[in-house]
Amino acid sequence: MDHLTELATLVQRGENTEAVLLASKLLENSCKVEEIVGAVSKGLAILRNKCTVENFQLLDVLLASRAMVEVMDECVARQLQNELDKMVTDQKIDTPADAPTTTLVIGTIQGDVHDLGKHIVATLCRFNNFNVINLGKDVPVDTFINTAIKESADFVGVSSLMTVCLPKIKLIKSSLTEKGHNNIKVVGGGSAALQSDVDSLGLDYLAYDAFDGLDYFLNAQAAQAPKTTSKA
Ligand code: B12
Repeated sequence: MDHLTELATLVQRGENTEAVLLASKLLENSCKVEEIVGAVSKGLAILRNKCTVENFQLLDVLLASRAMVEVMDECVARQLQNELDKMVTDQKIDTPADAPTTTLVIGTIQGDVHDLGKHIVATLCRFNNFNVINLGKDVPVDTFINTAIKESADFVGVSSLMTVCLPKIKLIKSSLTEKGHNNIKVVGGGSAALQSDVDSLGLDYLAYDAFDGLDYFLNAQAAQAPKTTSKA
C-alpha cells in the first residue's frame, strides 16, 4: 500500500494519532499539501455508504471526521505557515501581518451541517493572507448576504453536500445583485453543488475542489487590482 492510500485508510478508520503522525512525516518528505488533502478527502468519501438515511453509522463517520480535522489543523496548517514564513524570509512578500487585501465570507448553506470541506477552503485562504469570515454551518441566506455587505467582502463561498439544500444557494447572488452588490462574487463547492451547475445555482463560479476555488479567488483578485504585498 502506498503512503497516501495508507493515510486515507487511517482517516477512514478514525485513527487520528496515527494519521497525524503519517501526514507530518509525508510533509517532511516533500509530499505536497494537495496530496495530503486529496488523501484525507478520499478517506471520508469511502464512508458514503455508512452515511445514508437508512444506514447511518454516526460514530465511524465522526471519528473519521475528527482524524481529518486533526490532519488539517496540526499538519497542513503548520506546513502552510512554514511556507509563508519562508516567503517572508526570502523577501518574496512583506510580513503576513500586513492588512489582508481580500475578504472571503464562507459558510455551509442552511439545512446542511457538513463543514469539513469548507474548513479546508478557509484554511487555504487564511494562509494566502485572506481575511476569512467563517460563518459555520447551517447558515441562513440572509446571514451570508448581510455579512458580505457589512464586511465589504470580495467573495462569498457557499458549501453544500445536501441536494435538498441547493435551491437556497441561488438566492445569495440574486439578493446581492438586487441590493446593488453584483461585484461580490459568489462561489459554490461541495459534492451536492457539483451535481448542479453555475447557472442553476446562480453562481459566479463552481469549484471542483478547494484548490480550484483558491485559484479562482486569486485570479479574480489579480484581474481587479495588483496585490500591494507582493514583491515578486
Ligand atoms: C462526513 C459526512 C457526514 C458528517 C459531517 C461531519 C462534518 N463535520 O462535516 C455527519 C456525520 C455529521 C453527516 C451527517 C449527515 N449526512 Co453526511 N456525509 C459525510 C461524508 C461521508 C463525507 C463528507 C466530507 O466531509 N467529505 C470530505 C470533504 C473534504 O469533501 P467535500 O465536502 O466534498 O469538500 C471538498 C470539495 O468539495 C471542496 N468544497 C467543499 N465545499 C466548498 C465550498 C467552496 C466555496 C469551495 C471553493 C470548495 C468547497 O473542498 C473540499 C476539498 O477539496 C459524505 C459522503 C461523501 N462522499 O461526500 C456524506 C454525505 C454528504 N452525507 C449524506 C447524508 C444523507 C447525511 C445525513 C442526512 C445522514 C443521516 N442519516 O442523518 C446527515 C445530514 C445532516 C444534515 N442536515 O446536514 C449524503 C448526502 C446525500 C445528498 N446528496 O443529499 C452523503 C453524500 C453520503 C451519501 N449517502 O451519499 N455526514
